[in-house]
This record gives sequence, structure tokens and C-alpha cells, in this order.
Amino acid sequence: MKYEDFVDLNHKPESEDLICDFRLEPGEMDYAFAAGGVAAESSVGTWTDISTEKPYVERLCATVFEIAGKNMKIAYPSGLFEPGNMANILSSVAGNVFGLKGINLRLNDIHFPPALAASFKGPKYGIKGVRKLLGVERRPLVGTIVKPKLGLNTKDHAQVAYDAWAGGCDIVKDDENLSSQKFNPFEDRIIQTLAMRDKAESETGEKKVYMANVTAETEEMIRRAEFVQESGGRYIMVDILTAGFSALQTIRNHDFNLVIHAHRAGHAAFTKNPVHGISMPVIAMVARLIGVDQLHVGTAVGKMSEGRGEVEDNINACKQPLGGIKNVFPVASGGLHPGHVPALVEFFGTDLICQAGGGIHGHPGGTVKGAVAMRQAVDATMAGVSLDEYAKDHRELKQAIEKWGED
Ligand code: RUB
Ligand code: CA
Repeated sequence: MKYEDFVDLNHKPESEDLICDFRLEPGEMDYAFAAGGVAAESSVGTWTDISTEKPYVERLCATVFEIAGKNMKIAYPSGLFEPGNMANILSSVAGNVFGLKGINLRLNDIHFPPALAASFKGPKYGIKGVRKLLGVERRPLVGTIVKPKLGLNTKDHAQVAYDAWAGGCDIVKDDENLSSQKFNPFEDRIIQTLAMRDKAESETGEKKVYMANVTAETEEMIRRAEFVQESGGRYIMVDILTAGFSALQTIRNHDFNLVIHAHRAGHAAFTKNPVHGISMPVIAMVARLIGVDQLHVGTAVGKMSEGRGEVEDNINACKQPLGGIKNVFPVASGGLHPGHVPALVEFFGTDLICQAGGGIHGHPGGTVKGAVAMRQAVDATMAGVSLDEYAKDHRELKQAIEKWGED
């Protein structure tokens, strides 16, 4: 079969087909030829006709069934894929095709058919489960990342965590590049930080969680998750892109009683170029099917580059109906401070995990006051009171606004 044979604009996809939305720049080539090339190379075809082709292979052809400007949709028969094997699915639809000569290609969206979606576990907790675990019904959850991101010793790390919880954070998390370095070895850190969590819980009467970064080689990562569970932890964090989707799937399939927080460090290598690569909603959908409970989706404010439309699409991928698959708690993180909270809640709604590193530990009064200020910003927003008004008799919030302003 030739590349053009993989294009049929009269084709009606089956309900069990997987559909991909691509944006294609064909370079010097005719659009239909290049589009057919993408469908061919991501399913059963190759660059020339071959003697080994059999008539029964044809039913597995992917088909370009819609072209609109530079956008096209391809339908993939689900028989092309091994159920429950995300690496296999992505090796077809998001594999060699990105390297084809002369084209730019961007996978913007992916629609999994019900049976294929159901071959993955999905989140164990989702938004409802996380809220139940934390005993927080409605307001956004407040989190921090221990900073400096690397270098603190274990005792100081645990102390910073304690200060953040004591001030009002629900969540404290490791940063993405903290694993088990000499200055802060994993097991010591878990023991000391969870001890501080217990202290903060008994002093504040609130549920507190520690998101321990278990990212490592897969078997080591499983061992670390086991250690967190045995030590009384409730959460793990995985750097889903650097660890890899199959490693993530292995840890989800172990079915620990641990919420999985997904950090997406490295995503911009795939997502940032608007004409080439893989979009964040696709990464979010893949992570959701595999089964993360919380995912960084950008902020729409703050230091990172994604715009409002992009963040909105990421949130949709976390929350849109998807068969029986639970939703994912969207996490805003990156350059946030208390002054951002009203705009964040307006944009995300209250199902939001608001994380601030610098925006808490950089408070003029230190980490405790920084966490107090963040909770005050959430309380003000939930009460429908402006931050300026609330800051009149809430000193910590006032200091934060004086330092960083309001969005
Ligand atoms: C935030 C932080 C997060 C990144 C991730 O620290 O450490 O890992 O911002 O960004 P701070 P994203 O609050 O000090 O900026 O979640 O958008 O990928
Ligand atoms: Ca970070």
C-alpha cells in the first residue's frame, strides 16, 4: 500500500477506534501524501510496497478521515494495540512519525475508545478520594514544596515541612529532583518528615500529608513506595516523564494505599513547541488512564509559560467524563504566592491544589507565616472578600501582598 491509500475522507471511524488529532506541516510534500505517511507509519505501512503484505492486514490500517487546514484526524482500529500497554500504544501513535523527514507534527489530542480505556486502572482516589483522605470538602488544598529544592539536610528538610504544616499547609512535597542524595537520604527523610507530620497533625487537629518523591529505577521506586506505606505515609510523588509511563504503570498496578502525585518535569520538551511534539492534554490523558491522582497542569499566572487556553485544556483532560475512569486533581504550581489565589480560584474553581515554594518560604516572616498567609488568601477568597480588605486585619497576608503584590 502507498501512503495515499491511508487517506479516505469518506471513512467513518468505528466506536472502538482510537482517534488522534494531529497538526501537520507537510513541508515540500502534498498534504494528503504526508498525512497518509503519518497514518501508514503509525499503523501497518512503510515507505514502499512490500511482498509480505497479506489481504487480512488491511483491516488494521489507520485512516486519515478528516483534514481541516493543517489539522487532521486519524482513526486507529483498536486491534492495532495491546490492551493495558501504554508504551505499546504510544510507540505507534506517538513514535517514529515525529522523526519523518521534512514534516513538523504535533499530537494535539487523543481519544481512547471505552474498552481500551478500561484496560487501564485509572486513578485510585481522584478528587473525591483525595478530599476524603484530607477531610477537606470544598476549599482548594494548600501545598508547598520544600525549598531550597536540593541541599538541605534531613533534619532541616523535616523542620521546613513542619513549619509549613504548622502554618496551615495541607500538603508538603519534595521537589522533583530530590530522591536519595547523600545530603538527604530517602529512608531517613521519610522517617523524620513523617514524625513531623504527626506532630503537626496533633497540634493543629488537621490532616496533613507528605508527598515523598519516590522517583528512581522502577524496582527501587516500588521499594521506596513500600517503605512510605509501611512508615505510615499516605502519598507518593512520581516524576512521570523522566521515570517513564511503564514505570508509572508498574507502580500504579501495585495498588498501594498511596495517593499518586504526578510531577511533569521535562514535559516542555514535548509540549512547548506548538508545531511539533505532544500536547500536555495528551500527556494528562495518558497519565490519568494509567492512574495518577494529582497532576501539575500549569497555573495560567506565575512563572511558567503556558497560557490560559492551554491550562484550560489540561484541566479538561483531568476532569472530562471518561467512562468509569476517575478524575484527576489539577495542581497549580510554579511562581505562585498568596496574591494569585483569587485569580486561580476564578480560573480553576475550588477543585484546585495550590502549591507555592518561593511564595511561602520567601515570606518576610519565614515559612510558618508564609503558610499562614496562603491559608488566609484561601479563606478570604472562599468568603468572597478581596485580599486587600482581608489583609487589613490579617498581618501575614498583608506582608505577602506588600512583597509580591496581587495578580
Ligand atoms: C514550584 C516548583 C514546581 C515547578 C513545576 O516552585 O518547584 O516544581 O514550578 O512547574 P515555586 P509545573 O513555587 O518556588 O516556583 O508544575 O508547571 O510543571
Ligand atoms: Ca520544582
